[in-house]
Amino acid sequence: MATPYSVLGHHSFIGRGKYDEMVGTPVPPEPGEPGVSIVIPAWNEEDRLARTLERYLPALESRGDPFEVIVVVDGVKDRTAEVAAEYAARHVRVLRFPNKLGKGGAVLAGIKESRYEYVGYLDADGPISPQEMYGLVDYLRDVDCVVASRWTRGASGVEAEPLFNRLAGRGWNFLTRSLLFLPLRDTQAGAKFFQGRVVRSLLASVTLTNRAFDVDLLYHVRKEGHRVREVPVRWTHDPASRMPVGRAIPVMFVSLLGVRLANSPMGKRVPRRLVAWFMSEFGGA
Ligand SMILES: Nc1nc2c(ncn2[C@@H]2O[C@H](COP(=O)(O)OP(=O)(O)O)[C@@H](O)[C@H]2O)c(=O)[nH]1
Ligand SMILES: [Mg+2]
Repeated sequence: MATPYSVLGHHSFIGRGKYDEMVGTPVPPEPGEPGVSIVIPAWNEEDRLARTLERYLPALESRGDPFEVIVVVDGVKDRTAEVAAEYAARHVRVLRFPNKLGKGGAVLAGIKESRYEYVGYLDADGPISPQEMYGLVDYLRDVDCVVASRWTRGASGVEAEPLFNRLAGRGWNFLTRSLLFLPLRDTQAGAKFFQGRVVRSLLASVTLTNRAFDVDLLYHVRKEGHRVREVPVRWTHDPASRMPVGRAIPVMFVSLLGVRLANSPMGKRVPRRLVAWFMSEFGGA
């Protein structure tokens, strides 16, 4: 069996997982201090991560606002953690988990450790520029959650996504709208920013840990009445993407049904162990 995975549980794996914070990483700031925490989930990213840090760090440093980059590495197979730790003197913290957490699990673990007023997550291939990122962060003066969108008017793509991905993405969007009533055009772009206190307060409600976790998180952001803003971005699709879109479809679908069920009145009546079993069999990380 893969990661402990309980879709109906009020506790997720968060807080249970053990990790080491790599030696030499900077002292974390005080909770709520003005600044930005950027969480990067990184699974076998020894090549792409260094490129992204090289591009982002100079931009973050020259902006002059306080920041921390939290790289969350799990199921270690390569040198991702060591690569990230080379940047420890430049406000990069590295959390390394021995077990596989899934993208969502890694992001949630990073958010839990984040300290600054604003917190977000970003894919390791750095699909938007640092300037675009600060463009998103600036919206946090008015709202609680900012969602990067490849499908909102004004968005553009540097490298077009394959047609199949785009079709699957539209199908997914239809389902997130009709099952979870999320009024968003793009829930899956790997760049989102939040008021730190808001997102940290929602961590315990989010139970999905795979690549569909975004909808679980966004569902709770909306359910608690927080303000969400979708913002078009200039997005670079990495042709080397390892997201197996076709193979992921059943898993994503099961995950979405899991979120729907967990948050419906019926969810209380279905034996939790049954759903937990179902998700671990069919909803893998
Ligand atoms: N820590 C961690 N990160 C993951 C996992 N799965 C995906 N990611 C990260 O999530 C981001 C998006 O990855 P993904 O959509 O799978 O593939 P991509 O299109 O190749 O970037 C990248 O930063 C990945 O490294 C995981 O199980 N653990
Ligand atoms: Mg990607």
